[in-house]
Amino acid sequence: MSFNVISVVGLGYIGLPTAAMFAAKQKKVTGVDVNQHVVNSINAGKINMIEPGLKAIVEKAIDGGFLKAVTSPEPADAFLIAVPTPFLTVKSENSIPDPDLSYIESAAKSVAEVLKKGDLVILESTSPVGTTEQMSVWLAEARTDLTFPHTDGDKSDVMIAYCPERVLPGSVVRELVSNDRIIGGMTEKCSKAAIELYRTFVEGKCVVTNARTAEMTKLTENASRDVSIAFANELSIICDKLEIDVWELINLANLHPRVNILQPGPGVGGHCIAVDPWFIISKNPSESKLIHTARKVNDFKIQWVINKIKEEIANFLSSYPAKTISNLTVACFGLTFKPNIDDLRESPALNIVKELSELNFGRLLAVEPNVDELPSDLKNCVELCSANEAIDEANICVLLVDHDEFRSIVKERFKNTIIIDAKGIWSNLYSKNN
Ligand code: SAJ
Repeated sequence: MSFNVISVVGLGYIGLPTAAMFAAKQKKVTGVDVNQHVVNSINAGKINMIEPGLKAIVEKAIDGGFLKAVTSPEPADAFLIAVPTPFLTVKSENSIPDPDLSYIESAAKSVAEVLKKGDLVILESTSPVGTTEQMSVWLAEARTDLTFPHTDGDKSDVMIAYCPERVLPGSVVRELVSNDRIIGGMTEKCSKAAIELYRTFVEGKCVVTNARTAEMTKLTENASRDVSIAFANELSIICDKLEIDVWELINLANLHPRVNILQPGPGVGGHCIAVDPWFIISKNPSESKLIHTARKVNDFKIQWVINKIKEEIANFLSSYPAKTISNLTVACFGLTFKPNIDDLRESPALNIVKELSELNFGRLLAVEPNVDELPSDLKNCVELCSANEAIDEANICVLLVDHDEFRSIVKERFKNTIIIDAKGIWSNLYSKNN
């Protein structure tokens, strides 16, 4: 088997770096994205995300003629599908969101048009158990002239595997190469082909299983992290009530050789950990009690932080009668879903700032060193400014994301300012009047 021409469908946070890695190994790579703007900017060597090392690799791949972006698939030897799998809007507050597989379905149908005998199709998108088999069915329905593994096993014309991405935003280039990969071929032959493909640039182990176990492995990894973070978030709420510094507590407990508690924060964001556990829960609602509770704890933490901020504001106003909401300046530090990235998707910090913007403060400032402009719905009510300006102007400073830039701010800068610190880097308590 040799894969000289590779097509990557979906040029987002996973697809683009993956396409670039194959191209860096001098494979001919066609990246496919339905968004013409994304396609144009990649072809111009530009990337629309902050990911260390990626820009240079993409530029080189485009200049060398190894990578090109297009809006619909062209024939290739291997196709990797890395499109989003969000969930469908919930009908009521207590209903469980179902996964939205429409992006995978339309990607599979577009790939089907150019498939030929001997091709390999890999699904990388995080997916509920059974999606890879479903994709095989969609491909077979579109191409009755070819055979597929769900009916013809190892004798099929087209090979299919599920190989989840597992890279950490902010470390994608490094982790794509060094992480171990789960290879969930629908048959043994499919797994062998997938290993050969990934060996182009993967230096980690390629561990073989079946497609369903590979799907569940990916969901398990993220659900496990969600449950661990929920434990830390629950502790932070308990400790606040007991007037115990939760960060000190966790540091102490983690000195035990078999305890490793994660860090509390303003909630869990991003497009993975806050989403993927629902793919387990929606298919197994009665059996997923712990996973479901963890999701609820982490979602509740956002509201808890908002309530805490409101409480501190009320306390501040009662101690300074000359002050009112309308002449109060509040500054929020961090908008992204986690530190040192520019990604605002499912960001707890962003949701908190949105809710605060409805309180009609005199001024609401936001400090976010990783974005150049605010989302459109915040532009009229929030001012983006530097950390120094925010500290000089604000009566109340709310730390929401522990960006490196914020860690270096010394506490002495906050003279007469209320600090509300949801990440424990400025103050040991959630709220402290310096
Ligand atoms: N968070 C905490 N406390 C912690 C760690 C994280 O509150 O101790 C919060 C972060 O601030 C953020 C959210 O959790 O809001 C998720 O951040 P993360 O760094 O845990 O994970 P992601 O979403 O950036 O990436 C995860 C990774 N999965 C695991 O670590 C199991 C990554 O390896 C996956 O590839 C990625 O999901 C994905 O694409 O599925």
